[in-house]
Formats: sequence, C-alpha cells, structure tokens
Amino acid sequence: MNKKLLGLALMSSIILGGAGLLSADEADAHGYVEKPAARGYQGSLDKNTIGWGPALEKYGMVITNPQSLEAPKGFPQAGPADGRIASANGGLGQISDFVLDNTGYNRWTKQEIKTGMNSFSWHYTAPHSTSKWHYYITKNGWNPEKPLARQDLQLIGEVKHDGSPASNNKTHQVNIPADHSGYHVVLAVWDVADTPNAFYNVIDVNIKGGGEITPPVEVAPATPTNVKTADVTTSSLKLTWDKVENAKEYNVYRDGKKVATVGGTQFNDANLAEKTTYSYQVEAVGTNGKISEKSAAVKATTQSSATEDNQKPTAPTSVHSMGTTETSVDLMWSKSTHFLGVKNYEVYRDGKKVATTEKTSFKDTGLKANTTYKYTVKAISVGGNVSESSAVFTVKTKEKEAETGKTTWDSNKVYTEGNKVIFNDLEYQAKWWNKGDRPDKSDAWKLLSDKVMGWESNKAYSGGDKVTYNGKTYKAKWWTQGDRPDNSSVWVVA
Ligand SMILES: [Cu+2]
Repeated sequence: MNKKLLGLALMSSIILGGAGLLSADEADAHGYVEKPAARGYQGSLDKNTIGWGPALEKYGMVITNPQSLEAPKGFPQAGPADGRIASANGGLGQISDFVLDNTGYNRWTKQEIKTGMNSFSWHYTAPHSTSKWHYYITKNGWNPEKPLARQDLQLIGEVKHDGSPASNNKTHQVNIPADHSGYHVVLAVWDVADTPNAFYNVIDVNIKGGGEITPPVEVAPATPTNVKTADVTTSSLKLTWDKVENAKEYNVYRDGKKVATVGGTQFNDANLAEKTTYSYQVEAVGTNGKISEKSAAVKATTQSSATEDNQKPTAPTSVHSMGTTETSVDLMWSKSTHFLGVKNYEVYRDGKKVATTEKTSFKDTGLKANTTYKYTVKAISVGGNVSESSAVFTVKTKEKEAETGKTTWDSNKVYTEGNKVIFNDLEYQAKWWNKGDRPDKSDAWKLLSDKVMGWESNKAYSGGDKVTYNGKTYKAKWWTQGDRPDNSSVWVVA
C-alpha cells in the first residue's frame, strides 16, 4: 500500500473538528522557545521541509501555532498532567495534539547543546506581563520511551520577573548539569502574571559534555551601572540599569532593603506612598553565585495626587485575542503608563466605543461569524486625560460549521475529512486532511457530482472511483495510480 495514503488515512482518523479550527494565524497565544528550538516550534519548521501532512501527523496542530502550548500555572504542583506535559494538556485542545507527548529515543529532532551555561531564547507573540520562567531537565537514568512525568524532571533554573512585559527578558542563561550527556528533554515554563496560565515548551536536546565546559568564572560580576528611574507616578516607578556580563539575576534594594530579584534589567516598583523620596540600589548575582558590589544609590520622589493631571497616558500596546469563536473575541492588551496612574481603558470596535474597563482585557460578544472586526484601545488617566489609540487589531471571527459546507476550493486552505468544495463546477468531498491538493488531480478528494471524468495517468484513485477511458467507464477495485484501465486488473468495466 502507498505509504502517503496510509499516513493520510491515519491523519484523517486523528483530526477532529471542522476546517474552521485550522487557521494558521491565530493570535490567541503567546510564545515559544525559539533557540534551541522547542519541539512544537521544530514542527512548525518541519512542515516547510517534510510537508504539512507528515508534520501534522508527527507533531499535531502545534505546527500552525507553536506559541499555543498553554496550561494552568503552578508547575510542578499544578500544570499539565504527567504524560501530557509536552502538549500542555493537548495545547489547542484537539485529540490529535497529544501526539506531541509521544516518546521514543529516535522520535524527535534533537538540538545540539553543551553542558554548562546555555542561552534559551523565547519568541513572544504577545509579551504578557510575567512573574517568572523556570527550567527543568530530565534526570539521569530517565527512560526516553516512557511518558514524560514530573518525577523525571529536576529544576535547573529560575528567572524571576517583576510583572512587567516578557519582552524585556527574551534570553535566559540556564545551567545544563555537567553530569548530563546524550538525549535529554528540557522543559521551559513561562508563568504569565495576569492570567491563570503558563506556557510549557519541551526542547529535545543532545548534550555534548565532558571537557567542553569553559572553566567557571571565579570573580564576582561587575557592579551594575546606569541605574535610572522612570515613569514615576504617585505610587509606582520603573527602575532600569545596564546588563552586567555573567550575571544570572539582579537584587534590587529600596532604602537598603532587598525588595526583588529579577532576571531582566528592569524592575517596576509599586504600592509606594505619594510625595515620598525613595533610594534604590542594584547588585548583580553572577552565574557562579558570586554577588557584585551594590550600585550607587539613585533617588526618586513619587508624585503628589494633588498635582495637576496635564498629560496623556501612553497608548495601550499588544492588543490581541485570547480566543476567538463564531460570536466572540477575547481581547487583551499591555498596560499603559501615566505619571499619576491609569484609571481605565476604553475599547473601540470599528471606531465605536463598546466598553470601559479597569482591567487589561475585555471579551466582546454577540458578534457575527466569519466577519472581520477592527479594535483599538485607549487609556484614561486618573485626571481624565485620554491616550492616543493603540495600533488597530484586526481579527476575524470563526466560520460557522454549516457555512464551510460548500465553498470554492482554495489552494491555501486546509481541509479535513468531510469538507465539501466546488471546483470547476463539480462538487468534491475531502477524504482526509489536505492542503493545496487540487480536487480534480488528487485522491484526497472524492467527486460527489454525478459526472465521470476521464482517466489520468498521474492521478491516484481509491477503490470505488469511476473514470472513463476510450469511451468506456471503469471502476477502481482499490487504490491505484498509473494503471491503465484497459490494461490492469485494478479496474473493472462498470
Ligand atoms: Cu493574552
């Protein structure tokens, strides 16, 4: 039997749901580990080389959306179930996505890394406010053939964040233990601060160890410089400084007391008293655990709430949808800043105000299916000053299942079993998952219209398909390609 056919037949049996679920540009997800490539991201790269069908079969729907592997926060106590860690409990929520949890020594593409400090870089599609990232690796002696479970993993790194957007901390230094070598799985977890969820990415690595480790640095990192305050309001401010080489994280001191440890070069301090002067210092913690001198103290005085509000807040950024259905769009955006504080936000749909909210999210409901909407968000300061509009966020609601029944075939669209299309005035039905396969040329489609087409030598046919050849009508007994109907036992005269 034809191998491709076998694969695709299997495909059709594991893909559930209609064509509406398969849009490649969903904006309701937030990021993935880009370097070294996470398993799902590797799948999205593979689809360009091995093709959509095989990539989908191997990795599941994540190939369309490597940023979608989201599950509840709180790993390892909470989070995805054992055996469902790689798929984050099934990612986009389809049965087929559990294929990402498959195991096996030779199953996945391995990324070459070395023991010692390695950089892990994230690609954020929506830079949510973040509380931390944490990294795990499989313990020595784990069984690569068994489902990945918590007990197989050990913590190897934690990067704390202050609740500001993830975008100011894309690359993390994580230590791969010197006693590890060969195939291991790294689990990277991104804890979002303003939703109950986290993003879970596994990275299949092949660790080259032994002798390739650079000797550990013995000296303490340099003292952080260029410490500055910005965005000072009545109750908050932002502290920034320059990156220090070989620093793993930074301790932040307010009036001599440690108030935070962060992985990035920024700290947002909140809950301050108004009209009060605070003094800040930052020290670097080296990857070797050694601590730098404290930086020179930097002072800032919070605003008085009696100050006249004479400025606009910054415009909201990163407007995106956390989930789009036939009738709703779940909007989210990044906080605006204002020197006295932001009071609330206004949400506009196609230029009309549809909501005012104190939160940085709004679910718009009662929408029409398969319709494009344009959203903008504005921030309002405590004194009533209105920001500029955010960039326009364009989103299309999902198609109604019933409406996907009969449409003209589109070479860029993904079809699943049962989808019907019109091509050259004839109606076809998809037999399995396919994309870019012309209905009159591919055996992925069954002709529904009551018309028998001429036999073509390069087209594949399935059992039951009818063709005409030299004036006669033939019917295929089983799958065939290139077998001339008058000259092969695969065909019988109908
Ligand atoms: Cu979001």
